Amino acid sequence: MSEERIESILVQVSKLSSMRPNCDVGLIGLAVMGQNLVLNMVDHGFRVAVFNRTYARTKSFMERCAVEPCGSNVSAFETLDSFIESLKRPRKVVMLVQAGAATEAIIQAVLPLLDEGDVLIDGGNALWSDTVCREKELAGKGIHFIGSGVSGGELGARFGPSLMPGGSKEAWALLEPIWVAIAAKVDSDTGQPIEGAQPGEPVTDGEACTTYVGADGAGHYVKMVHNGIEYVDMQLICEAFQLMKELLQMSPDEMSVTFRGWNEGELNSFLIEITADILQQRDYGDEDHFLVDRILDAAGQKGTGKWSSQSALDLGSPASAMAEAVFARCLSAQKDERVTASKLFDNPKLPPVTGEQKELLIAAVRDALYCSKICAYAQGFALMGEAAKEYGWNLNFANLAKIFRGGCIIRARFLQKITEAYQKQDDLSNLILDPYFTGQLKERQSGWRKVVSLAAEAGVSCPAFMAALAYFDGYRSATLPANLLQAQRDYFGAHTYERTDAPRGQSFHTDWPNPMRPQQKI
Ligand code: 2AM
Repeated sequence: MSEERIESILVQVSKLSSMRPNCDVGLIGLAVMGQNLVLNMVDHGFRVAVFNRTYARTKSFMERCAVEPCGSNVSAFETLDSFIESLKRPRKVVMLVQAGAATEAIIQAVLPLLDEGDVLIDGGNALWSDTVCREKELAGKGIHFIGSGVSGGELGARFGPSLMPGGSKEAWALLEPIWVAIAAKVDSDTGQPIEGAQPGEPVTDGEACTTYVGADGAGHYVKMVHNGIEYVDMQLICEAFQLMKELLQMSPDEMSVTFRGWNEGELNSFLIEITADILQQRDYGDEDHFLVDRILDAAGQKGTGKWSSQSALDLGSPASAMAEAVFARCLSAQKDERVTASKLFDNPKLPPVTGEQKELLIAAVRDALYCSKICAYAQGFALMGEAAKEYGWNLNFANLAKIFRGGCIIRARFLQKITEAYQKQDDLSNLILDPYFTGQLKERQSGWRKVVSLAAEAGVSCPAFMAALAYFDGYRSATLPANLLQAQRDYFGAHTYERTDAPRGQSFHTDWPNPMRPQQKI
């Protein structure tokens, strides 16, 4: 063979080898969450291909990669074809784009380029029922589809999120090494998050905050309920803040010290910690004022809290505190109307609180917060239980509580207690029935009741505290007035009723306008 010919073959081989797929995973969607997840994967030794609809964003990400350690393990592509071609088989493609139309557009564009056995992962906040449909449709084409909750915000995505994947077990086996590597890690005994030796250093030991959640839409469903719980957690903290402000006239930095103290105990959590930070923040350039006092009290809501509450209504699972948290945001958004109404009604006048009473009241607010939180989680986990029954998912609640212990927004010491409750009894029907939580509610309920009644007397709105207490009192009542309700329904609509002295399932009807007529057994 001539030297020229050999040279030409070598050039061809080198071209071919440079085209050989060498990326472990691909990611589409380079907004902040996507960028951070890529860098997290790279930190853990994966070679990542990236693609974004608008190439300018890809280019600016590559500039960021140039200054990040391991950034050279990222390969950027301008076309979807070359991006897909760069992936080792079976290909794993993670999408981090907006839920809805954007996700659908990407799926339709990627689908013709994938081969049987490849895995497409939706890491956005898709509506779980869309995920169920997509998983079914793609499975029919031989493509694995995983809907995975990704929680923890931007920092979580960068240094360790909580990941809630749902889909086929076969697909999970392919994704698991990546998801386990990049997830947040917690100490397996204490449940406390493990930080890197240096800020941002990848953590490799400890228990990963990810687990196979269940089939098709189970991962996105659990992420949705996680967000619903997050709504209540935040609202409860806001109500504690409002009560301390209105009833005790506490300043933001005094409250910051109080929250910081609570963070040392059973209420220890990411949300309490950031609340303490927020409350001590002065307005930039105006050190005499707190920033929180200058933030408009009108909140938005993006969908997952609403979806959780809708699902609770669909399944007949009383997640009342969650729904109140969503409504509280809606009411806050009606700022102008509230201002108008505030001029029509005076606040009830209460006698001023003495120094000794103040300490007791702060402790009562803490107890109200803890008891309400127990009820909110009881409602959230019961909702997931109903969904599991209805949609045929085999959810493991101890494992779910475990993966909420680190990485995500609701991470809290409290989740270790929930983990232990479900480890002791995996078919526990309600957290309130677990001996630890029963004990806590018994011990703290008087403070909770005092706070709720004082709020009612003083006219301070605290819907989630009140909804949680109403739920607790309803749940622990052997008798409720639904006997009268059933009679009313039977009176005007012949809906029938069951009797306390007859076997369950037997129906009776009374001809109410003619009470002398015997009741009929239906
Ligand atoms: P962009 O940079 O081209 O806007 C979050 O908004 C991410 O979703 C971004 O990476 C954004 O890409 C992407 N995105 C939004 N709508 C999209 C669509 N219809 N198709 C593809 N990507 C989309």
